[in-house]
Amino acid sequence: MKIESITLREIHMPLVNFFETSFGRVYGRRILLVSIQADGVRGWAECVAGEDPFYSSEWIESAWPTIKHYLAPVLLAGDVSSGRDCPALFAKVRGNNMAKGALENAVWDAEAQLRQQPLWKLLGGTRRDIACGVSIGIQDSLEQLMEKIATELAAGYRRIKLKVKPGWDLNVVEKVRARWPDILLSVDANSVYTLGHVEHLRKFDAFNLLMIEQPLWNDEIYLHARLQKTLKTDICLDESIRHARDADFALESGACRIINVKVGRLGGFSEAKKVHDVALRHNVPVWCGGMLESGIGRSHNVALSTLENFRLPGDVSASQRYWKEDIIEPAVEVSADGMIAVGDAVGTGYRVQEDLIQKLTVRTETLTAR
Ligand code: OSB
Ligand code: MG
Repeated sequence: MKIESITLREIHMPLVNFFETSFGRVYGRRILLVSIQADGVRGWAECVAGEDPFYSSEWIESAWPTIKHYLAPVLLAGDVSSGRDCPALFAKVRGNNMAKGALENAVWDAEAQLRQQPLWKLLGGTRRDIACGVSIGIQDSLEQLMEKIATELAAGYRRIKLKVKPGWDLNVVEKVRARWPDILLSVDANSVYTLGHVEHLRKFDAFNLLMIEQPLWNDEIYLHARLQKTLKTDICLDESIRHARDADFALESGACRIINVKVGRLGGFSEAKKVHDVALRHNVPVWCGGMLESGIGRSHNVALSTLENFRLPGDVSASQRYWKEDIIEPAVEVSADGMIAVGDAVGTGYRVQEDLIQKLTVRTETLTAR
């Protein structure tokens, strides 16, 4: 395909509910969207870099110039035929996976349209129904949390994940387990604990959790292997897995028994597929993580989740949990039994509402071939 132009946009979207993790609370999102114009189609993608460099060192203000000065020029200069070509083209740039992922996924999105195929089939997916869970942030009170969980279970969600931090962890999980003894329940620490917490972390074993996600440092794998040896509960790594070699090392060293696959963190669909394949080879299940995405990133997460080894419910949930009005049409909807159905429509199967995006845009820049 001949890429004629690449447009970066920042949109602002208030969240329906605030979202709090061990690194803070957000009330809304500043989202970087990328679109590419190629051979008469427009491919869209979302850069999942956050408002702050807290989840990862990347953030919206690093992703924008990285795309503008280093990644977009490569695509505008060359002839790219597939999203698969992008990792090699971007290899000279170290890290910056979220920036790379946005551009690569826009190419996949365009490619699916040009081939007149559903994106999920182009990615190699086989599932027609995606199992959904929810990630519930830290709340102001336990009562508020219990109410939220009850609402999500009533809506059909198949797994509840609680954000935890010291002071909002064992005490909370104990109450939740007492009220719902049989639900699939997990916790996500976002790297807040240290090896000084090993005895504390061992106490999670009492609650029959599906997993404990990213308990230790974001850049650490080996020490998770040490921790996993002392825990009955399966560790799931999120932040620590930057690419397929990390996944291989983590699984060989016993650092985790489950992997959270986030396409942005891994730098695009190509590497996400590789991590999926590595886990499959180790007979370890993966699930699709979320980053409070708008419909564009969400629809890409849905497509990725159709790959066979996405065996556990993901954090891919309905648009309405986040947005009053999503920027895709229809919004992502979840059935009463906690599933998202994928169809045979070309591309993502969701229409991008460009007029709405225009209204939400606070900054835009279009790059063209020179
Ligand atoms: O660690 O999975 C995470 C949101 C922002 C940053 C990191 C994480 C999350 C979530 C939310 O858990 C998942 C979602 O509902 O999109
Ligand atoms: Mg996580």
